[in-house]
Amino acid sequence: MKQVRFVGLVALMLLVSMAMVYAGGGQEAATGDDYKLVLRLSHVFNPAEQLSKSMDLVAERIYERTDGAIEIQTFPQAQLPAYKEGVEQVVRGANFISVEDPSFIGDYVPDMKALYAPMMYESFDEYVALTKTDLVQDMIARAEEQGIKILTLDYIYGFRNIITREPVTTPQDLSGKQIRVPGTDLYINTLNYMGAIANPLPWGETLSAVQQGVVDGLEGSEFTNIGNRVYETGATHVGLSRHILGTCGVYINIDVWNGIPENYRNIIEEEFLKGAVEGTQILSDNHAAVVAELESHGVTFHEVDGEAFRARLAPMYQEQSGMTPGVFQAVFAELDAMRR
Ligand code: X3X
Repeated sequence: MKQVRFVGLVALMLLVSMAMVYAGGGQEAATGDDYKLVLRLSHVFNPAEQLSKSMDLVAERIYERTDGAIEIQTFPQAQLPAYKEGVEQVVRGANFISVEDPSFIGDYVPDMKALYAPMMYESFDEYVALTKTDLVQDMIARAEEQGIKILTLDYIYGFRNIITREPVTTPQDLSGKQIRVPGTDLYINTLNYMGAIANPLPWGETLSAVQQGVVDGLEGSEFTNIGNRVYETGATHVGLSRHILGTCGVYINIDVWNGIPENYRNIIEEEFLKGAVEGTQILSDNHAAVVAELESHGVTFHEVDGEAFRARLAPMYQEQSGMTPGVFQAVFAELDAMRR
């Protein structure tokens, strides 16, 4: 009888330990040498875009350097929850990495919208230098209080310009035109102030909306244009507004992050930072060639009346609800200091 009771106790203990190991949805093994974590990384970019390629390369390098302990599965083109919903997955504590622009973190740290405001940057380098300042590092710390670990903010996909069927060079040219934007207030307000009628759509619906005339155009970088063959929609005029610098951060839940052994955390952070530096350099090196390739597809580029657009955008630099008074002035002061 005792023998039966002992076997039953061992079986029960085995079941309990298995339940604990798989508490993370079957994606975590116990800590120690047999530690294994599967993270799903979601973004909206086309596999042909550099940001997509960078994510795949970083995931591969992390897998190799951790001997398979950290497996990051990448899902491009919003195959998994993306945009606001992707960040919500992070906040809810999923084994999930969201790669979105900082305006999507603005819901949790309103000051982040000041990082992504229109007509702020003259170069990629300025933005990257700004993310290293105490001002932005404090925003990053506040994101952690909201449950979001920001691994980096330094992924860049280019200055966003106006892409339309007809040339746009002034705010008047945008009057009455429906322009597709991503679905955050920051984009919507920016294009409305620039003179357009902002029409928020997920990227996956954008090209068909342009082709069918549901919208008159969109705004995006040359890398977005070439990576998605936007020019095939008939929107072959690019107004060089450079109104927003398209950047992305890499976000993971703070508790999921802290649950990863430190040696693996160091590798993950190193590789995402390295991937951002490499990816941005590739964009800088390739921009001229991408412009030439777009021109070979019939795209024409137009200088715009930057001052007229800048004047329209003045209300964008008023703190919105939840933002720290003076945060825009603090950002401008950092940028002015860089330009001296
Ligand atoms: O949140 C990341 C970006 O801001 C999304 O921008 P969107 O929706 O204009 O997509 C950019 C394209 O390059 C996607 O292929």
